[in-house]
Amino acid sequence: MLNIVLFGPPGAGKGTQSERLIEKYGLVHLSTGDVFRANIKDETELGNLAKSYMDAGQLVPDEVTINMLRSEVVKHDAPKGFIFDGFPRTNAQAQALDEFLAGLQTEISLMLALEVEENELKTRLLKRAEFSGRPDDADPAVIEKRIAVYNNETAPVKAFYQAQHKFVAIDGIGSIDEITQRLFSAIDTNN
Ligand code: B4P
Repeated sequence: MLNIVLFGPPGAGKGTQSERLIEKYGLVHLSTGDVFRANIKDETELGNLAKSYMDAGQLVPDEVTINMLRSEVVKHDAPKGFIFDGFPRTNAQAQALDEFLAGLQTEISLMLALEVEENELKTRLLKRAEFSGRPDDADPAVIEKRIAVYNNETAPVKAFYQAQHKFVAIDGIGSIDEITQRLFSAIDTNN
């Protein structure tokens, strides 16, 4: 199986690029942000819980997120692989993912980390706010919070995969097509 962690700060292009990767490699796309947003829309118990954290730019608690991710993975019968988009976001999530995948006789193949500087992230998110309807994109203070949470809690996850020699940094500045080509070549050379 080809299991990719697509990593990066908020607004780095994870969701955008995931669509290109699933098409080329026939992978299942699992975005924890998308699953939370679908639950918020359907007003489920999980959605109501997640909303308070997401609207404030904070992470949803690990236990809730890990359980949700596991239940999403097992919905798929004999997949070619997964793109984990927005997961793991903490070392505890990364550890739990490794253990869970080991139980399924598979593992993470590669972490691809999109690198984009802070001002560009803010510009992209505020632009997306014009049409996304996402409360977490519309407020500059929430965007600041999301970036701070990324720097403090999520960026350390890179070291987790570096230690396993699975980490590849990708320049996330440029056109969407250029970045897609960088991701394709990283996958094709490292897999
Ligand atoms: P996510 O849904 O993962 O949202 P995100 O970080 O903003 O990334 P997204 O994939 O949507 O944006 P993209 O970079 O593609 O998370 C939202 C919230 O959910 C989190 O804050 C947290 O509360 C919660 N959550 C999710 N996962 C969690 C977890 N594992 N643990 C705990 N909590 C969790 O795109 C951004 C914009 O940039 C788009 O408008 C796009 O068009 C544009 N763009 C993309 N590429 C571009 C390029 N090359 N040039 C110019 N613009 C570009």
